[in-house]
Amino acid sequence: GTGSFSWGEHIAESGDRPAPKTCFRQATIPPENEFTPGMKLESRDPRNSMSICIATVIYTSGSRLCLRLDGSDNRNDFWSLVDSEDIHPYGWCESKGEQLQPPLGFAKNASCYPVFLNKLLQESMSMMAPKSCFKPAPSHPEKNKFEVGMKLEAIDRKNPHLIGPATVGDIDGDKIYVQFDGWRGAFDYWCRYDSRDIFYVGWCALAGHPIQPPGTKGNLTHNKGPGSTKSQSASPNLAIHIETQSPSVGIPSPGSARSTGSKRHSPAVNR
Ligand code: MLY
Repeated sequence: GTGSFSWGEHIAESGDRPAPKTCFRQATIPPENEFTPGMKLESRDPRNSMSICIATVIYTSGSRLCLRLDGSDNRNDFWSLVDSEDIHPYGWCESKGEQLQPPLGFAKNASCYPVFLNKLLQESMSMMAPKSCFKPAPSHPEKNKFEVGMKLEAIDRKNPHLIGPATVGDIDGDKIYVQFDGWRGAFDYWCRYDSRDIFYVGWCALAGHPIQPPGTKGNLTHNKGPGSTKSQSASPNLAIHIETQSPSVGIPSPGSARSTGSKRHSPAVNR
């Protein structure tokens, strides 16, 4: 989207209030992103969480990184925060007495991996991201403090390069139901209250990450529960104004040629 999106107006219109920062497992100030494309690191394989693999930074946006596991193709790129517990500087795996693993979908036979890894390491020591790029992970809130009707910013899991405005639609123990505003349920999901995929209102603006405007389908908010009556609505002077940004930091817009290969990056892009 290229329009401008103002959280202030959006919240005043819907009568909901932003979830307090203390609800989230996110740093109060988004961590600085000191990675640059081409840098390499160790990452957990999101499709095979027991494995730590070598990964390359493909894009950076705000406090986020788009990563590709070395030896894998461009169809399984994934996003991480610079303060994620799933990424580490080169050498971490060995320091834990573990071995680097081939990514799920390693292009060649697994028996080729030791040779592949040796060559990779010989060629790319100068590309290893310095330790200082990796930021300490934020602490967990002690419990689920979300309430139905609270506003947040959430990663669209079907289009994980996108973050959009959303509302807590339901609560179930340690889980919250994330409902994207204006999309009639097409992108909604359950997640734990301490998921790294959800952010406080204003996070994108602080982090320098684009935020999508709400969809235009149906009501901007839906499933208004008991915790979201007009009487507790946010102040209309809420001083947050967010311009949706153009993809200036190498983040592709939906539909742009984000992979040069023949297959699309994401198997299920929902339009
Ligand atoms: N391809 C989709 C992307 C929609 C994204 C919605 N998210 C942010 C909830 C479209 O433009 O229709």
